[in-house]
Amino acid sequence: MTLFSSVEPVRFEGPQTRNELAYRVYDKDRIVLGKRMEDWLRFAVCYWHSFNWPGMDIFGSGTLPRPWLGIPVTQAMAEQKLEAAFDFLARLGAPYFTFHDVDVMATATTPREHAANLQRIEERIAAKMASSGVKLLWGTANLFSHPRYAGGAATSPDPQVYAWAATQVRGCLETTHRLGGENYVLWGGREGYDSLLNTDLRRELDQYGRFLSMVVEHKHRIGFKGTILVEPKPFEPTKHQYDRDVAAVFAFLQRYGLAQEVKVNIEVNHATLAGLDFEHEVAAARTYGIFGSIDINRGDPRNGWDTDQFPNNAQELVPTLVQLVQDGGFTTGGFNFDAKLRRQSVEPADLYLAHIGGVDTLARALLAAADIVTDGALERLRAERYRGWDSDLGRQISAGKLSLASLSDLAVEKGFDPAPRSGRQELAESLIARHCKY
Ligand code: XLS
Ligand code: NI
Ligand code: NI
Repeated sequence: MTLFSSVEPVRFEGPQTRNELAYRVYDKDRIVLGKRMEDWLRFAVCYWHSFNWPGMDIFGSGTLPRPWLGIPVTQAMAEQKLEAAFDFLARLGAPYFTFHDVDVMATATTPREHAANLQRIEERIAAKMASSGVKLLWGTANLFSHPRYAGGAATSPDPQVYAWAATQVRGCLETTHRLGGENYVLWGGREGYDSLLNTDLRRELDQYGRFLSMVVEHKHRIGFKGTILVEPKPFEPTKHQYDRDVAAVFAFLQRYGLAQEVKVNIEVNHATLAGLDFEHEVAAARTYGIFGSIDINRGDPRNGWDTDQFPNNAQELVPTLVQLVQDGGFTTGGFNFDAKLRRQSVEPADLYLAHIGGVDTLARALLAAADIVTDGALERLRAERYRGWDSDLGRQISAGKLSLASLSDLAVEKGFDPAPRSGRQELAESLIARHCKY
């Protein structure tokens, strides 16, 4: 018996059910365009918000019953948490989970103790994974909560802090590898600055570049076959984060020769905070060849911070799901619910309701996206818009056969007078809306 045992295993019961603790749309074995729903979504429950966050905010302390939390966390508490977490994962029917090193282990004060405590809980996690069949989408090291990281981890002005970060990442990467993790994530919450006045930007970027290179070197050394992912975010907690968005991460990866080795984990709310559309970030990553995985939470349109809310608007997600369906789905990535409950959601059932709502939202968006791709009208509209590039002129320009001078000579000679054409944006938007019927 754990905190989460009061809820029966969550099943698909269809849209008509009166049972709130059931899936209405997510039917894991339903085949959508040749692939099981579960394999399209590859959803994960995150350890930190779900089991490790007591519901505190900057104005108040924890509200949620999480009896295994305390300072310090002992091995017994870590094990009690693990028990509850895997009980929840199994009852929800989650195929994956994600974690930070410090979410799962007993508190450690020295690098040696850190390695030992992580190792100790790793064995327990491995046993739980084996008996439940739940898999690891990704692991990550928390390089932002401890006071030592106040000035950054890989971008710290102190090389001993940098070495501590190396200890944590090495340990967590190796644990992730042994647990069969499919990706390893680095979110640089403190890799940035609060003021440029005390910051050597070039030095910090070089430190960070070297750090990421070491991670990649180690990945190959130990034979980890998963994907290394960087998670962009523009700010919070730091005023400026170096990995501010997909474009900034790509420039960074190119500068340090890592663009073939590292991809991105895109979080919906981080895109919003960067002033970008979520679907833009996904499109940019696909264009640069660095799309990896997704943290599927949302922000609040009136709040300028990372509110980490569960998704509940399928239509908003459809433009992204269309891209995913066009690609045939994730490779090693998945949808990680990096989302947390509200402080008043104190009942164990609330955590189920939050995830069920989120999973059904994704399933709705997936079904709509599959219909849109099958229907083909959106793709035709887009192709039609670029039709001119199939002409002789378009082909010659694309093939690099014309110079600026010869092209301008041609325009003058032929007297080009292109007529304005509709971009059909309203039609495209209606197409999305009309397919959202699940
Ligand atoms: C914080 C990030 C964090 C990462 C994992 O905003 O989203 O939760 O996903 O370190
Ligand atoms: Ni995240
Ligand atoms: Ni976030």
